[in-house]
Amino acid sequence: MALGFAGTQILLLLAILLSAIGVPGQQASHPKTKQAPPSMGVATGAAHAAIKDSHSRPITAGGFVDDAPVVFSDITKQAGLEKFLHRSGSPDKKTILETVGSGVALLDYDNDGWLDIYLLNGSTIAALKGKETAPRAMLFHNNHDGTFSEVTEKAGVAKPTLGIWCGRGDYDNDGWPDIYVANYGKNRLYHNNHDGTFTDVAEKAGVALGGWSDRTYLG
Ligand SMILES: [Ca+2]
Ligand SMILES: [Ca+2]
Repeated sequence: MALGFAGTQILLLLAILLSAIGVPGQQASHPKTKQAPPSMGVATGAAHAAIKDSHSRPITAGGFVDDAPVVFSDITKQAGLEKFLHRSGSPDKKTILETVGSGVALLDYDNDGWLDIYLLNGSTIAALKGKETAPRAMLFHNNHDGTFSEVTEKAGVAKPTLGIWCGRGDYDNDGWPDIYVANYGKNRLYHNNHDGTFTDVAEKAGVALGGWSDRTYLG
């Protein structure tokens, strides 16, 4: 088929247009380049060396806490609590009474906003038979500076017992926490006198019981 000059120009123009826009189905197939996901964090600089405590245990890693150990330090003596020695029978445990006890009550007995500590004690068979001095409970007043002072005698909460359990609560709803102690023997209900002292009112309240008590809840 013969084309005139005008027809040749039209074909040339079509060829140029097709080359410019490309022909469907003939585009080169290029694999898409895998792109990294957008970052969700903010770089804060190079990693930091782990910080270690006085025992060379790592506290931090890379500047952040990472599997750091939970470290407790024994500050019993520093806090003034070393006077209390818990007794629970003899080491060979010949009776079941020597395998139980005792308890602790955390209470703000003087309402100064700082928790104080009442530590119940067990006993020994010899003490129960009157052959040796019975271990006693102790009440420690919080000095607001990480230390405690023993106030057991002043507070009147040291009656000898074989303590099994103790609880704190305001049984008479006067705003001052009281202490109930479950014992092998008569129980104690220490009423808070609002002046740093307590009075055992278990007999009067009818909760002295006797025998073997367990699991006191006072709230
Ligand atoms: Ca207190
Ligand atoms: Ca009370």
